Amino acid sequence: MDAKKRMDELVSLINYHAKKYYTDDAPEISDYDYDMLNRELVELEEKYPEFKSPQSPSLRVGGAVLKGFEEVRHEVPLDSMQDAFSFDEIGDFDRRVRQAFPETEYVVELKIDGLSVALEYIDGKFVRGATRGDGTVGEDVTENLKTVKAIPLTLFEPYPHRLIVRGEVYMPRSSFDALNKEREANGENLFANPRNAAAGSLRQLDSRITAKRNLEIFVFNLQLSDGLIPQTHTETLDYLKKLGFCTSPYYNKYSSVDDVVSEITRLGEKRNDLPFDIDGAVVKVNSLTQRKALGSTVKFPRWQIAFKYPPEKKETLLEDIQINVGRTGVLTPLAVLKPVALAGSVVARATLHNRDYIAEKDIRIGDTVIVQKAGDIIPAVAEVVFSKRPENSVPFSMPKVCPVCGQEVVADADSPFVRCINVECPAQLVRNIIHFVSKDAMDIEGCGEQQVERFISEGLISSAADLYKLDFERIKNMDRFGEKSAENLKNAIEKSKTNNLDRLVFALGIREVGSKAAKLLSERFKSLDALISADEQQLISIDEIGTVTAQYILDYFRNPKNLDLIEELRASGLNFTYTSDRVSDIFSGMTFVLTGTLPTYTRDEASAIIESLGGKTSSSVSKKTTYVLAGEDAGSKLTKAQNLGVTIIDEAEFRRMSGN
Ligand code: 0OX
Repeated sequence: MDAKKRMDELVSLINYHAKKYYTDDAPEISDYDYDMLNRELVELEEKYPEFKSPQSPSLRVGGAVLKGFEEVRHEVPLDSMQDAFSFDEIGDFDRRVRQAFPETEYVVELKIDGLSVALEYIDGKFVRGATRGDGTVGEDVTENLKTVKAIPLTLFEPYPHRLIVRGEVYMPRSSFDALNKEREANGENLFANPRNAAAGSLRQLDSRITAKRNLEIFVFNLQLSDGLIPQTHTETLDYLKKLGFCTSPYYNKYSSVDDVVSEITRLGEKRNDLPFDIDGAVVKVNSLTQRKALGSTVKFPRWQIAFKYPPEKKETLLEDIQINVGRTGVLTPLAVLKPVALAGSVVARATLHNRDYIAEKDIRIGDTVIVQKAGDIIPAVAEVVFSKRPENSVPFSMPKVCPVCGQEVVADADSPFVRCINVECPAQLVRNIIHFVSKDAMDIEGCGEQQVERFISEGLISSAADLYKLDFERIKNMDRFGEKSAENLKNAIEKSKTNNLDRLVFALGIREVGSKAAKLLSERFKSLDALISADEQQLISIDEIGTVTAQYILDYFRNPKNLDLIEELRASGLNFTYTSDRVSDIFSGMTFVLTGTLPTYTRDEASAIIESLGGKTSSSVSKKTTYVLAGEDAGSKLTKAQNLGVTIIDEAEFRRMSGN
């Protein structure tokens, strides 16, 4: 292929995967493969500068700033790192450093696969935290970072007047596994890897969600300090520890490049035993004076380099392609493999993404394939070993009918997915009922995945409405059930009948209607009957409901099967009306931003009062903000409010206004 054509192709591939990674938090290829695409592009651009596009992704380093958070300009930029994919490149790096400093010493540490943040402290108090963004401008995620328990809110003495440190926020593998399990049970999209889960959690506009996500941090750099300045990186890490930060658990000093390489190899072998993901090892010059003298190129500091470990790959046989049907009816192909040991676990299943992926790679049953687990992604079939393809193999095509219910499937117009739209399909039924009873929906305690599957397989239920007609005499006598648990379940089901309408609307499992949308719809329409008869205009008049969601809602209530279900629920006596927790409307149309620590109210308490009086809360100050409710140690939001001329109130004033 000619260079220009390949370069254009690389640009669009990189842009596509960058969006999947940074914006959608749903990567389709491993970080390693992504790096390889970038590297290939950079090499071609160096060779053929005349073909370099002014919009080339190589001109941009890092993630984009999303809407919804305030921008933060980093006082000291958060540098990016030079990558090495071979030990030869580590050797080249060492030679360059030794030209200036023949006697240099290196520190080798883990490269944690999370996202970099800057944390700012004034007089020992945490005042602001921001994501790296593009290294110069990031997002203000202070409120979310405050929920990360490993981030000290106050430092240990003696601390400088002003301090900015840099660290990596990450999600331990165990928390990631638990989170995805919970998301699967709720029928929500799964995070592809801990890094994306951490990024998704830190970008929540509601910090209460972040707080539930179990994020951790390792701090590894002093960005700015007007106090003590250590002489070396290891002294910096010791100093950071004394101030109260968690620092990287493995780091050592080495004076020869051979020892550096052995340490990188050793860490690579440890990789699967660590409780968190790493995507490499970082080699840093230890002396800060030498670092300063070495300086930076236009792209990155000359004193450090990151060695990226290649993903582990293994050859195995693709025995079958199984089709799973999700709650939304999407058919997903799954590779059934001859089990192989890979990256610390035995892999017998791997994702095949969708029909386009299979077609592009021409993956066929009976092929010998390369499976890859980058440590950062769910195992995937990376490629086919064509030389080992059996003669009689045939291209794979997605089934025309749902493998579970046999009804014809339909292809999505705007995505490479095929969907079963039969509402009575048993595959969707199990997941729909699990969703119906889940905590944020009808919250029926004692009725989880296991119970739902059992009730269905034993013929006790065939819809969510059947839960309200359960034969408890039979349940009492079922294996692993007893009088007590049957009684508890009966009470929990009874209690769920009185749930507020928003829970029921969410429980119905309408596509794109999460609990927040369910609440807005319930608040607006007040009864399920009014919602059922709402037209598109009425639906999209709600700020957060767009035309796509509105269409899903209309489709849902147009389906006679869904209307039958609703009638059955009505007959069982479920509550179909919305009772507002609103006490009055005195804050109606007002938006409050909370900042700092209030003398008596917690943030949650103040927000609840605002909402109960018809107001809204937001995490960022803008011209639309009505009041900034400021407490002690209010940070940048206060300054912004002053600059924009937004009225600032304290708790006493807030109490007067709210009548508390
Ligand atoms: C990590 C990590 C990231 C400091 C200046 C340039 C690179 N992900 O674990 N970054 C750095 O260092 C920065 N060190 C690390 N260990």
